[in-house]
Amino acid sequence: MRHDWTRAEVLALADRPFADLIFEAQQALRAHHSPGAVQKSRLLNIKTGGCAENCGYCSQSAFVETGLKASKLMAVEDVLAAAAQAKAEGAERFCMGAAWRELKDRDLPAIAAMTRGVKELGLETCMTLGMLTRAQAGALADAGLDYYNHNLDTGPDYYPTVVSTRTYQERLDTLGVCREAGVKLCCGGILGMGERIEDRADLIVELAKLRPHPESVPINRLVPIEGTPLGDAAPIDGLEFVRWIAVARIVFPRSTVRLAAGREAMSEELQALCLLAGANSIFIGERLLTTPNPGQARDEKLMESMGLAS
Ligand code: SAM
Ligand code: DTB
Ligand code: SF4
Repeated sequence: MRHDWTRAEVLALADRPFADLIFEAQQALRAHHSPGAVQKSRLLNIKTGGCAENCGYCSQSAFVETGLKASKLMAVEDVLAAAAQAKAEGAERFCMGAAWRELKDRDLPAIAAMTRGVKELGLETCMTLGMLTRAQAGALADAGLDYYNHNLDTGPDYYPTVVSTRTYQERLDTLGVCREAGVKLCCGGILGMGERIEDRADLIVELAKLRPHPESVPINRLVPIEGTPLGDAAPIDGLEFVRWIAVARIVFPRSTVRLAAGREAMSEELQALCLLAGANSIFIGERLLTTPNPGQARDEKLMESMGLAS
């Protein structure tokens, strides 16, 4: 496992002839994972909208009007009912997201109860709640939290263009307290936000510096949301996106690389290429947090066409 990738090395990798890149990514996948298995996670937005951060891609920021109705934190029993349903539909991990800048201690008992309850259902648990203190990360670990999702999103140079209410270092600090508490990391980024290829390479370099590498690396293709600063961003070219999935697979050979947001706008063929390029996880279900996702029938067809276990 390498932690010292340079921008130039990552750019050279991304620029290799397409077939060479995919071949190397397949080798990395097959060296560490079963090539016929796709890990399935299910998302639930447990607290919608009104977020104090200004992430330029997000429908849930209080800085923008996107027509989304804000709501309070869901009741524990409702979250557990959704988790049970997700399990029945084949989810292995249940990921709960809250539109918060940071977790408040007053919400910790409910969050801990959700974590414990989901774990008792026999699912892996994941939370994404914004920034955490060391003590909060410890409390979540005690409740049985397996993963914390906290993305670096892009390279450090482009980051302040996308969000100005927090710094890259604050993101790294939360990742650090999660690691110290023994919670595994789900950490990746978004492509198609108007970033340069150098910024994509820098994201990979920063993720690779984490020791060990994040256990899960979600690669999101921007879902443009009307009313947000990035609502009109030009979509990233499909094959260019596939290249970056392959780069993530090669740089993070042991990690689960998730083809995360953006599948709804992709053809079945483009999704198949992403899986060929080494992605070995998806979000299942008809919704991500606030936007649509392909859902069971389309995913079963895709898995069947590819001869993957579903
Ligand atoms: N508030 C928490 C945070 O920002 O860490 C958790 C929720 S936040 C919505 C989780 C991640 O979803 C973001 O870091 C971003 O990578 C991804 N995301 C949000 N909106 C997106 C969009 N429109 N398209 C693609 N990915 C998006
Ligand atoms: C991640 O990297 N992608 C997920 C999850 N982590 C929390 C979120 C995708 C959100 C897509 C836009 C939406 O549905 O609001
Ligand atoms: Fe808030 Fe997370 Fe959306 Fe940023 S991405 S505005 S932190 S919910």
